[in-house]
Amino acid sequence: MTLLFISNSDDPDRWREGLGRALPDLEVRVWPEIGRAEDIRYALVWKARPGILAGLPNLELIQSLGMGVDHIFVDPELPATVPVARLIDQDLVRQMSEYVLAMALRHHRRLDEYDRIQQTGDWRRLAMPDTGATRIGILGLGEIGAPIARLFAELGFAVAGWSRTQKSIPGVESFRGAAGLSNFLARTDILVCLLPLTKVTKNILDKTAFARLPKGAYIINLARGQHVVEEDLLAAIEAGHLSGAALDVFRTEPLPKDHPFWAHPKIRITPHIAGITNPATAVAQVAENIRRVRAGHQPLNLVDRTQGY
Ligand code: NDP
Ligand code: OXD
Repeated sequence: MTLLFISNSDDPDRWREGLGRALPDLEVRVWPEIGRAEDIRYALVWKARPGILAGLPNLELIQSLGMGVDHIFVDPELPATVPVARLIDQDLVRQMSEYVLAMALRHHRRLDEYDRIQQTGDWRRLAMPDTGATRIGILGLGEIGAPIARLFAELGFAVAGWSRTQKSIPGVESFRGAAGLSNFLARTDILVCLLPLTKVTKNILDKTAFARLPKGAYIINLARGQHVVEEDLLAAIEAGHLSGAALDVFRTEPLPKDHPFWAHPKIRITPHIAGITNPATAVAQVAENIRRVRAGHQPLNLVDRTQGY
């Protein structure tokens, strides 16, 4: 029984060790050293080159190395009947929560402005923001978005979320579907994007969406770069309609050196580090999925191919 590990950004040795402890009879091969393609039953992947998976005739499981699966569905030759599973890892959820809280509170408590005031050596107080009157809006109330919405509600913010289906989360107003988006945006001061990237959500943050947000709204995107139409974001910030953005993900990664986001005073950039899969916490569920597939059962965290997430 052989697993093929395909990733340029995750450490194969840590996965090999962890999987070896959980499943001593599992052979782990690392792309591009695949050996006989017929041996491979499981693929553990992050951004595999399109067509690679189609060349594995006995594949029984495609397991994402991340919580997102858009990197799998971009493959036009993706084997049609092999189950695709994603990680749902509480350590990643915690990391994502820390990132959103850090970026949102930094903006809310005017810390960028205090950084600038410090340069002038002034002892000057800015008006204290009103937490209860600050409206946080979370696009996507899934495994990551829902707990973050709860955290903001506990801190006393006015919180709403937008999802495909109606939610009932204490302290969080639920908006749903295409019909609910416009009203959700209109009541949002700090917008956090935690949607999966699908055909429906691609380019969702465009000039129409930005225009619906109230003047001064702030954007935090840690989902995928393709959610945002980058020129529309720049234009909305330049026009003074949006107050700025914190971005962890970009249409092209690494962000090209000459990209205007780099030097923009109102845009804060991080290099896709909001959450990084930790093999120590994630290996158990990959091993469990292999056990399940071997026993003829469905893997955990199976992705719905029709929805794309
Ligand atoms: P989930 O699949 O658990 O949740 C997705 C949420 O988005 C759900 O609430 C879903 O609605 C909603 N949604 C999906 N499509 C639509 C739509 N068309 N209209 C309205 N709502 C929609 O995803 P996760 O929370 O696990 O992850 C979100 C994303 O975060 C990942 O896909 C990935 O891209 C990104 N990510 C980024 C990381 C980073 O380091 N920057 C790390 C980890 C993840 P419903 O509940 O009704 O189905
Ligand atoms: C993920 C990511 O999807 O790290 O897990 O982006």
